[in-house]
Amino acid sequence: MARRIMHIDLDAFFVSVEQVENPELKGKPVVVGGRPDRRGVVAAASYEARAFGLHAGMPLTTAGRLCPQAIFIEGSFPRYRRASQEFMAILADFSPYLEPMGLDEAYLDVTGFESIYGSIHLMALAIKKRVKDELGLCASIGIASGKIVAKVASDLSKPDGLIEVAPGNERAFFAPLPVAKLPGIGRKTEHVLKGLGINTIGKLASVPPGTLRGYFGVFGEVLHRYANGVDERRVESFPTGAKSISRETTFAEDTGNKSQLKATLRYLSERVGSHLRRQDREARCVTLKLRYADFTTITRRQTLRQGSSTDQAIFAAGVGLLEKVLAQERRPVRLIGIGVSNLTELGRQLDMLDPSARRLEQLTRAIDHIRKKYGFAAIQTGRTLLLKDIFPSGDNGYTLNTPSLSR
Ligand code: TTP
Ligand code: MG
Repeated sequence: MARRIMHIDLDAFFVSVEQVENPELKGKPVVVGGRPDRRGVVAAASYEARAFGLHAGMPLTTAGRLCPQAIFIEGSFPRYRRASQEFMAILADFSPYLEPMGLDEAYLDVTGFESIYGSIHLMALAIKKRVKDELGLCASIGIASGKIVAKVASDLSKPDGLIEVAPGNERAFFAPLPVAKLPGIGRKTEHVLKGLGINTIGKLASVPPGTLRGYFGVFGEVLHRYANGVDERRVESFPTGAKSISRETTFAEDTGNKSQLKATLRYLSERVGSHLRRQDREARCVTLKLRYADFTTITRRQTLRQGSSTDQAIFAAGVGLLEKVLAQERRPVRLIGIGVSNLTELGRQLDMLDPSARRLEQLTRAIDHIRKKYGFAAIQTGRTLLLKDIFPSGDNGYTLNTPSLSR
């Protein structure tokens, strides 16, 4: 039986929340992100503002120039987080197979649910109605046999839309669309494809996978499957995620060498960060653990000013704690570890409001992507290179002395 996957995404999310709070803003060009004379970018633009060419990521100064009559709002993240939680709670009422993708979007596996609602189409209408009635927000929904087609369908249906792609029609639905509509195709890939005369997803679907592999490596094969509407990825729900994530290792020989301690800490931070991001979560608390030769163990903890999932933020907190300990005590260390706790599911998009944090996030994602394809060792940060001489290295990263930690 073909799966039925829904992709649900709220329209102009941050702006719409502001409009619920202040109905005078309805029907007007509204921008959330800050004043137009400030550094920074548009986080969200109302559809009225988009008519003037405004869009997320555009510098606020440009937005102010293109649409001086727009209403510029700073925004309030706690409100968006609350709205997001209420939105996800509504979705969870409809199916337990819920995978939140960010604050305002989620996948829902609704295979077999037609018997309850009459049809999947009626089920989608019921979801839209509840979101509208209870939150005052518009949800656009795409329905298909897999995630990729469902996502493009919801995107295409906006605003206040609903598109259902019947099983077997995925290819035909994709065929006329420009390649840039396919998630995963950024500006560079689009440029290469255009150079090859491939402008539509339909054209892309007809290129032999071997040819795409030649141009894009492993990603080429993914492109081929996606362009053909084939996407087997499951809807992954994490109802009972762990409360903390940590990695630690024991040195073959006790060490007081600061560079070695920091390099190991950096590596462990990357492993923790990568695990955290796989779960689409972020952490508010970082803990450093040290064990000395005589087995006395200490832990030091720091709360982050803002939740984060980047290796840099985890390492920065960990190394700060390490420096403090080392300033007081220089005993040889037997074991070092780092952990994160106080985990939350959502909120990553908060960082998007700050361009430098967003760039870091994008870089981290790119590194995760490459490591997923080519192994953890495919990319090494400057600091961990030092570990080459200490730990044996494999495709999947350094082999630490505690086997279960080398995952
Ligand atoms: P999106 O769903 O990408 O955008 P949107 O909801 O504003 O508009 P639509 O879905 O109708 O196209 O992102 C959801 C929220 O995430 C958005 O309202 C604000 C925030 N966000 C940022 O802060 N920075 C960004 O660059 C993007 C794309 C979104
Ligand atoms: Mg949205």
